[in-house]
Amino acid sequence: MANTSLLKLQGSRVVTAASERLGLSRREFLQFCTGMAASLGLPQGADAAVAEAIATQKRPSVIWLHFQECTGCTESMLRAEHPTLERLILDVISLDYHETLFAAAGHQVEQARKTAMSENKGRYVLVVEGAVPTRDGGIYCKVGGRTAVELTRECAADAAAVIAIGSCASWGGMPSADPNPTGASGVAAVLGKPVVTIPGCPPNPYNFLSTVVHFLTFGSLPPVDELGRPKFAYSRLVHENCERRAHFDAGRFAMDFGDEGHRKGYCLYKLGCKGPETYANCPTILFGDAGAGTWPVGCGHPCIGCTEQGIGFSKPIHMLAKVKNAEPPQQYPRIVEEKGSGATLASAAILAAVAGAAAGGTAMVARNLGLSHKLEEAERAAASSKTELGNGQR
Ligand code: FSX
Ligand code: SF4
Ligand code: F3S
Repeated sequence: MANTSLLKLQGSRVVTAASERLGLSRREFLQFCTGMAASLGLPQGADAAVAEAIATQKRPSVIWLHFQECTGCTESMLRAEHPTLERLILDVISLDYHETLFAAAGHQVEQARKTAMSENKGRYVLVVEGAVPTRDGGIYCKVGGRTAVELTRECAADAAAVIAIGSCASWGGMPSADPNPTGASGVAAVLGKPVVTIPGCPPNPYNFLSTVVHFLTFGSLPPVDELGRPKFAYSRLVHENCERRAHFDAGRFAMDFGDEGHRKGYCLYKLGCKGPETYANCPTILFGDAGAGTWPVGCGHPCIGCTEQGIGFSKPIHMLAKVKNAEPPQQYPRIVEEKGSGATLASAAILAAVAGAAAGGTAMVARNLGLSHKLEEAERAAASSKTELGNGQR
């Protein structure tokens, strides 16, 4: 169905300029905006607002702090092998301070932070990556002689919005695992007030990008749940959209890594998969651009519940998950016993594809931009050189 609001923007000069800036065709740019609006759960017509905001708004200044973590959050946001996503993120924000990406060091970089904060007082976005150690006066993590606690409070004071990225900054994550010797805590606990959290170890870059696009479009962060997680990304259990779900329902489980059930792609519940008690959109938006199956369960590893406090890094990997919204059968058949003959591996894949299209397909638009861009370029090159179509491109 045609979207009239977006259609009005088709010939707009600002859209052409934004597309060129991002290295996308206009169609790809508008497709991206539609996908963003839909994955954020915005009403019809909001895609035009998203497009206009990206095309015309001043990029918000971002101060990005690093504390106790592995830098995996930054890695997953700006991974170098995919210029489209990196370009999109760096285009919608003005990254004015980032401790690990800045070429400058020492006093120079501290000055950059202070300048960005004073010039954008009340308007900048503070992103915190990593847990904040609170024990013994916070001495276990210092930057420029200041503790992480001090820096978090100082930078949050004049921020328009605070985003805790990754599980470490959201609730302590891996550094807070028992016995948590440094008192590693989440940003909200340190500030004593709620912040938007994007948990995951690492978090999914599309969830961060969508959150920032919402801020850019409406001047506010998206609606969140009681843990500060954007509802558009964390309102469904991993288990609800998992491509192995048909096997769970039919009682077909891998019992050991590498056994027959594991090789056949059966459900990983009996290997300790925490998908039934973990809220995240991993199965619908996936990670990276390597194709289908690029998420933990898709690669054959149980979900460890990395987004959930009290599960990731605290509940043993082999321990069975508490199934939150559907109980498994009381008696599990052995893997050699086929049960529920209607649900073959192929039908499970089809069901997962349908679920993916309904629940997360829109977010996939952004994910696939790089591929579609390459394809279009190849098509254009083929057309202009009058060579035959379909000469081996994917
Ligand atoms: Fe690492 Fe980030 Fe995990 Fe933590 O992601 S991927 S340890 S959530 O803070 O760098
Ligand atoms: Fe998928 Fe894990 Fe649920 Fe099995 S238990 S269907 S592998 S999320
Ligand atoms: Fe984490 Fe589970 Fe997703 S381990 S990345 S929440 S599938």
